Amino acid sequence: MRTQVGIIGGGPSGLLLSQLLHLQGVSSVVLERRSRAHVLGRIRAGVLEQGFQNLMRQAGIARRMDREGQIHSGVNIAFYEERLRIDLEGLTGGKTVMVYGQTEVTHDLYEARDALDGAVIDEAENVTPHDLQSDAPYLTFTKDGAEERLDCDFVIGCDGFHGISRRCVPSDVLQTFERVYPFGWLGVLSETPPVNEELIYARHDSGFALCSLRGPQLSRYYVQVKADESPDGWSDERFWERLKSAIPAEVAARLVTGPAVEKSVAPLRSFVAEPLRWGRLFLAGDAAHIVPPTGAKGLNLAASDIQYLSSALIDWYKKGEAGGLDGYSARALARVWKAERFSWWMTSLLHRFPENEGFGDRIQRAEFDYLAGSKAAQTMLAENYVGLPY
Ligand code: RFL
Ligand code: PHB
Repeated sequence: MRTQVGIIGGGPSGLLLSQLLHLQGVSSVVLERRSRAHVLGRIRAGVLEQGFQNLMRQAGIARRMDREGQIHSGVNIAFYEERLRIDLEGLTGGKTVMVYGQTEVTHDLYEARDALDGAVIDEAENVTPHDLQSDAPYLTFTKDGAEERLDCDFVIGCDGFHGISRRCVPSDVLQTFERVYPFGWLGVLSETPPVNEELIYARHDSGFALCSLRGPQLSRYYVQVKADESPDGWSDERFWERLKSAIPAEVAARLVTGPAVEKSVAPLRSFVAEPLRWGRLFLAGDAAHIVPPTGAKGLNLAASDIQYLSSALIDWYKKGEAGGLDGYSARALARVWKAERFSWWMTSLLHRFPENEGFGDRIQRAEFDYLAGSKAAQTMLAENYVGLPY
């Protein structure tokens, strides 16, 4: 088999890249380790920046997103019993975010790839890149028990944090920067009306909580738990009690509870790998960097990587220009680090840090009071939350 661009990973990064390349006449094949049902069953992000939305429109996949996505012009921070609304639209000169689940984004991407006969090979096992430092790299993999080979010009690692592509870069080339937080998020999806029409990020005695949503009858809630905690120890009753203790009493009083239709724990981590290119291998999305979900930046960062990389590949194929590819790593990392900073800051403001009570709690209180009283601080939050420019 031969294609121009071999893409490892059929999450949002890989699918979006293959769609954008296809529309410009560049061929690609996506190799995904899991089944399609598994990929479509994952519940993750919910908040899309305008840059992400525009990329979906550019890729011709925005019809359902524009119909069903909800525009949010503000976001709320609750600190114990106090509540602060950040006027995203007013503070950023008209910018907003959209609430539309990653599950729906992935569904729309698969549908678009299918409609154009896009090559997405699922359940591709043992994907292994070869000759990445040559002009003729290739990938080997196993499909239905048979050994396959895919020859290509470039290999793009879109295979998430646990993928193999980043591990192909020699350790004397790749530098990694990491912070693992001493807690995770327990997320619950419930078929109940959301407690609030806008998101509420909350800090209370029991730690962090987030009230988010997917639709008028579908809510998404998170509470802070220990990093290694199993969701099995959390009955629905225990979850709702914890959530109520982590949000202001007036919000808890109108919370509608119900059975959880999904429950999972995600660890929190900040991670960046540098550089994002090694020979003919390029890294994008979670394969290259992880942010804690507090700033809603992970999927949105994947989109800016893909925007830079798709235009660089198109320039290479259409105009024979290598500048975009040569500059990709530095360009993408400049935006990545700003999102890392913001996500770390939101995480630090809103979680209970068990090892840092006392001084740390007072600093969080001071940070919240400063935010509540300073338009400059609120503008900082707003312009990062809606997304820094590409
Ligand atoms: P993905 O989605 O992890 O997809 C990678 C794909 O690669 C496959 N794969 C392999 N395929 C072939 N061979 C291998 N060896 C492979 N190894 C792995 C995997 O099966 C998978 O299909 O990475 P991608 O495409 O870069 O997308 C990144 C986003 O998924 C991620 O950043 C976001 O979900 C993060 N995130 C959020 N981002 C936001 O922008 N806004 C949010 O509100 C937000 N909330 C969240 C989040 C992530 C969460 N979790 C569970 C980590 C909330 C949560 C709880
Ligand atoms: C979500 O709705 O799943 C969500 C929203 C905002 C975040 C993280 C997750 O910061």
